[in-house]
Amino acid sequence: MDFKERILELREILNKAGYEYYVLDKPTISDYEYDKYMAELIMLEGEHPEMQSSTSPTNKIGGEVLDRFEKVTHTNPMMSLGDVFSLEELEDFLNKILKEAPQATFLCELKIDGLSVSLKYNEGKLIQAATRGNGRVGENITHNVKTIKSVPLEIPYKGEFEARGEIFMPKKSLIKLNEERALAGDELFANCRNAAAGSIRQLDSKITAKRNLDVFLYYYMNPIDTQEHALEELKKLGFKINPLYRHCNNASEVLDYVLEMGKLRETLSYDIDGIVIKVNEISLHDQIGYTVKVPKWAIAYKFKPEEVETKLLDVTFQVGRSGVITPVASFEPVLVQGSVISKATLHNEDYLKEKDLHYGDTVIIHKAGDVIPEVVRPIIEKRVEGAKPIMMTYECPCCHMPLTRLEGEADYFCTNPLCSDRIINSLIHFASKPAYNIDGFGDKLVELFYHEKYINKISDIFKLKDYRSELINLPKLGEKSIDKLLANIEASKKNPLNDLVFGLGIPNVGAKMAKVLCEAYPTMDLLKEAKLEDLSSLDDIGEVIAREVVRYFNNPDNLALIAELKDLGLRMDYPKLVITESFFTNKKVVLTGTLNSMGRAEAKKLLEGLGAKNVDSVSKKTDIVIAGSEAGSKLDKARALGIRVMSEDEFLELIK
Ligand code: 0OW
Repeated sequence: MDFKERILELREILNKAGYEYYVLDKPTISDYEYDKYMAELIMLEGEHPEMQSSTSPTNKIGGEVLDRFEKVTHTNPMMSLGDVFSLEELEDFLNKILKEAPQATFLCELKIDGLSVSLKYNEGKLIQAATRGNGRVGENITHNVKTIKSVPLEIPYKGEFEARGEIFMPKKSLIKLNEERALAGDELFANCRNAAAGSIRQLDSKITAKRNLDVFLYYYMNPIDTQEHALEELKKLGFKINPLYRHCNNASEVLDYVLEMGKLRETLSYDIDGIVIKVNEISLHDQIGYTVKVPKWAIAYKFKPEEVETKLLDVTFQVGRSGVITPVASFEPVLVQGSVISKATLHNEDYLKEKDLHYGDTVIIHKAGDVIPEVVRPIIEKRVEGAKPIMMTYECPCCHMPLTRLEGEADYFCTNPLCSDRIINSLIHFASKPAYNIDGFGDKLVELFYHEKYINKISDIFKLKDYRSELINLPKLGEKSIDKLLANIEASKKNPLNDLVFGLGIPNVGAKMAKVLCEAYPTMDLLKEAKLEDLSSLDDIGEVIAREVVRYFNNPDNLALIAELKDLGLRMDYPKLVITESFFTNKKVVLTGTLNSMGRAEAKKLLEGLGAKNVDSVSKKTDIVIAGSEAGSKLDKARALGIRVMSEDEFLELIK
């Protein structure tokens, strides 16, 4: 057999094996054989580049690296879905449909918690894959989608064809990925959806290829009579469809399905966040119609966050940099909606009392809003005899001084300025990325230098260079890492005043407020003399923050610290923005979605320089919404309020 025949034969074997393994989940050859054939094909194709083909299974290993994502405009908009959160609302939806179209029946599908994708084929070959984007314009992710094992690179369909579905990351793949990222010190993905989105938006498809993404198709874009037949046709064409769909003839069958799937949810190997109910008869879709952004013939019934049982191990009390004491529950690690969690905040004494936790309890955990770990409640029936209730502490767990609770406030505070947890956390905050951003000066190193008595207050950080000869002898450090840290500390002195103000940790003054203060008082000398009434009259700065600022600068220790920092050469001014008169001057602008040409922070800075007022949320007062790709609810709201929406290209045109 010549190499041409062998290449074609191997492609045949591997495409078939891939389909059986990844689409039907019924492998007919072993992984070992699959890998052997793949290796042979890669070698043969490497030797005969003229045999390259976009439908060869060797595309699955990735390799294409883009420098940016190309935009694609969808032939038909990729719509979103309306949501309901209770069975009553769902019943209302169904009854409304049946009132309008009594002959309607329903097709129910699991709502896969991933990201939408459109797959376009021509003459049977995959020619384009795109994200939903803002519904009209998405991103070309063909190079990455080709690496998804269950996506057929070739289908038995002549002419043009489009299918749509949901790309997702299986739960097990998320756990494995987060373990790898934890080892590498990278930030973890909060859930399967974020992990899938982060993995598909890679410019280097080799990275995507390693992320074990998968896909379920649910939308057959070519003419067809029912959604049920659409799924069957997709399956016949070789697409992976979710088998747990069901044709329901009336509302009560739909409700039965919803309840049944709710029970199945945590046993599934992928995350679902609800059920999608569609009118099965496609001919009724136009009759029932659409709103601006969603079809009226479909709805998403959203599940409550998945609840999981686990063993409560302990409740510890953390001391924040402001001295606030936070009870934190730790429990045996559990997998909840795709991520492993082992801790949850218990906020304050009232919350702790209300939960009525006892040592040794079995507790129910969920992720509030699908993201924030929360202890729902203890399971009283499983409480051990004589278990002791978990009470709030009234002395600081660190320095054991009695705690203070302000009248009518929920929080307890350690007010001891010498409390080492408070000092450590305030130093960690100062050096942290959002504040003074001293690269490489993380929590562990701050704690080490504190316990070794090299730093006790912020100004000591800038004197560390005087102890270089000792620091390089500390365990696990050394000349290279210490010199790099000292250089980063020196370099940080050029940071603008707002980073310093936020780093100082003035109560209630966050990064945003620090900037507002510095815009009004662009030097430290001006800021520390600011009067209460002037501060309170600033936009966004209320009475509370104004008081905290005045109180901070009335404290002689703080003034001494600032004087010391000034002598140490830290920058004490804020670069006054030169406002260029422009189309944006005095306009309230909201940025939403992802810009291709620059980051969000850069765009905000640029708009500020053009006299715009950057605002975070869309309201009637908003003048312009600049919508990048994947713009979500803010764009929808802008449209609903009739606010001017600007694309990235229009924005770039105007600022030229
Ligand atoms: N996530 C899903 C899913 C589904 C919608 C699409 C437009 C009209 C009906 O599993 N099984 N079926 C649909 O049908 N949509 C789904 O997800 C949507 C897509 C966009 C927002 C939701 O994620």
